[in-house]
Amino acid sequence: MESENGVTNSGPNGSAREAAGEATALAKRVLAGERAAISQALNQVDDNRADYQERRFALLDALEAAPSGVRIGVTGAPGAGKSTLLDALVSGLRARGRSVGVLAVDPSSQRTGGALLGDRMRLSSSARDAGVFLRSLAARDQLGGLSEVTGPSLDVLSRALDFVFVETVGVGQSEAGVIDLVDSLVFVVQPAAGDLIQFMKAGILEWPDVFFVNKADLGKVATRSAAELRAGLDLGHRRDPNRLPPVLCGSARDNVGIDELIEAIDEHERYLKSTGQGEIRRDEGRVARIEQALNARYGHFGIDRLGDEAARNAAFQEFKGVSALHAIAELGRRIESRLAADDA
Ligand SMILES: Nc1nc2c(ncn2[C@@H]2O[C@H](COP(=O)(O)OP(=O)(O)OP(=O)(O)O)[C@@H](O)[C@H]2O)c(=O)[nH]1
Ligand SMILES: [Mg+2]
Repeated sequence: MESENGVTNSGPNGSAREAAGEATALAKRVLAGERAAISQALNQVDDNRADYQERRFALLDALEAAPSGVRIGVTGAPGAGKSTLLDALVSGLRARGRSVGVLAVDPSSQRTGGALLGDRMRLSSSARDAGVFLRSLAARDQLGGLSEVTGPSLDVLSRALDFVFVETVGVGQSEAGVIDLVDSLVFVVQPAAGDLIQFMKAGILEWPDVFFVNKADLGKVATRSAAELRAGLDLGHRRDPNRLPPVLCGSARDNVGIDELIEAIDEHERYLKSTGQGEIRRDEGRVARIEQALNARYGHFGIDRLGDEAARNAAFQEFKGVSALHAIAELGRRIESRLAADDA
């Protein structure tokens, strides 16, 4: 089958071998950072039709072993300044010669066929830069929950670019989904009095690796929020009990504190590498992604068909080297056949 841009696509009846060949070729172009290839790959991983699953898995599997850029979640309350901050971060990273991808998860946008391009993100100067790739995804729900395609989209973008950001509205529980997908989490704080208690209630303090109190141009309220936050952080309530996250203060609008933020992100990346935490996080995140997807589809009852905890972990390890999405499909088939056997 020939598409309009002259690229052959294995159609609904394309063989697995054909799919693998095309996937390898496309993956190579993605790894080279070719824009058209990145777009095509993002479309393919977002293609849910049953007939195209082989193609989707083959592509993600081909990318799985390739080195990945840094993945960063940017979360914070609505209006905290996440998009404005990303705009500034992208400019700052481009000035340092790094390529950047941004995935914006927008709870308010309805899916209209193709992806909506960075609607509320300004990124005006960056949008036409070849070293910047933007994509926005509709959220799964009004609360900004991540849709199933967020993980695979990040898997593609992080193989093509040095840095990939995912912007999500975060008000506590929604951090949980993004945490499994990224290396570092940046929390953008809207300065206001008494925020700390809100954060503690929402369980936000344990996740972020870097806090950025935004809108420092508003004056004292920002510096006070930062001080309050610093005082409230303690190692006892942290995902990583060995490291207190820095609390930075700046203004995304006025481009203040952006260099410091980039340095803090780099510093955390170095920390993850030197301690081996980065690899542990990626492995844990991958297992959590697989478990969560299987749980959503088959429930605890279904997952139990994979055996006890040790057996389940062994099953997840079996598919190491295969993309998470593919592993989910394979394990799903195993669960279904065991459920069917139970019924018989
Ligand atoms: N004063 C001031 N305003 C800012 C700053 N950064 C962002 N804003 C303003 O805050 C408002 C929200 O900014 P966005 O960047 O859209 O915030 P967001 O967190 O992406 O918002 P959602 O995506 O809707 O959750 C806009 O009016 C920005 O101009 C800042 O550093 N100082
Ligand atoms: Mg935004």
